[in-house]
Order: sequence, then C-alpha cells, then structure tokens
Amino acid sequence: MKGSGDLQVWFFNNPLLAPYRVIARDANGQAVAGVSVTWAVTSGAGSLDVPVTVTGSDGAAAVTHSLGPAAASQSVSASATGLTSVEFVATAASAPTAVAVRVGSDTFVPRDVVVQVNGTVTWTWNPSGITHNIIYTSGPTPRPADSPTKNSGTHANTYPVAARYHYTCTIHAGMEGSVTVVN
Ligand SMILES: [Cu+2]
Repeated sequence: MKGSGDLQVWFFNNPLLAPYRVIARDANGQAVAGVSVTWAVTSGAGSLDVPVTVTGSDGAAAVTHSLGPAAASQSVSASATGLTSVEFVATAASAPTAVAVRVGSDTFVPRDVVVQVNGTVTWTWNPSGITHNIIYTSGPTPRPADSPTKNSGTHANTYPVAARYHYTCTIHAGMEGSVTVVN
C-alpha cells in the first residue's frame, strides 16, 4: 500500500525532496519485512536512485524520484509479487530565473525562495530608514557576495551552483532567509 510522498510539486531535472514510501502488509494488516519492491518510471523520463528496495521490519521501502525534463505529470510505479501495485505522481514545473525579496522591518519576504541555476535573486529595501544587511551563513564556498549594511536600494546575487544557502541580517536577531538553487 502507498505510504507517503505522493503528489509532490517540484522542478524539472531535480530530485523530489521527499522519498516515495510503500508499506507491505499481510491480510491481517501486519507489516511484512523482506518483500522486494520493484520501482519503475512510468512517465516523464525521470530516474530513480535504486530500482529495487526491500521492506524493513516496519514493512516500508522507499525510493527517491528525480524528475525528468518537460513532462508536467511524472509517475513511478511500485510493484511486488502478490501485492497490488501502486503509482505515485509528481507535478513538475520550471524554477523561476528571477526572484524578488522584500527587506522589511525585521523579516525577509518571502523568507525562503527557490531559483534556477544562473538565476538571480534581488532584494529591495523598504524605505524605512532602518538599516539591514544580507550576510551568508551557510552554503558551499565561494559564497555569493554579502550586501553592505544600508537602509535603501537593492542587492542582487546570481547563483551558478545548485545548492542551498542561508543568510541573515546581522543587525536583527532572527532576521534570516534561504535561497535554494535548483537545476
Ligand atoms: Cu535587519
């Protein structure tokens, strides 16, 4: 039976954030370990991290689906001898190439953004007279350029690498955000 991971929405040519999970149960509803589950891409030209997984003591087996290009609806089936096969469907979309973030009084809005590789995120300061900055705190190096501390105008970064970056305003505790760069 289907566990979790169905109906995710994510971007072309990227792995889904959550695995697909199935649970093998016997006629009494008890989890069954040691069942070989065969996974197959049934539409969308994506790929799987492994073709066959074996259920564990909790009866669960899982696989990660990397979405392929182009097809909006992409599906994967899971089958096992003696059990009804199930199908998982994901919806694929294009990641944005330009994203705008507002620098508010003590928040970045939106806080967490996704941008395509080589895309640009542009922060625009609210004209409030309060100074803020954008200082990267995690992510692969070399990191994008930090912004100066200022109270107006914009700051922009372009991201050549698929990765996740966190940043903070060092002036206001808890004022932070993230940029997830996808293929
Ligand atoms: Cu700030």
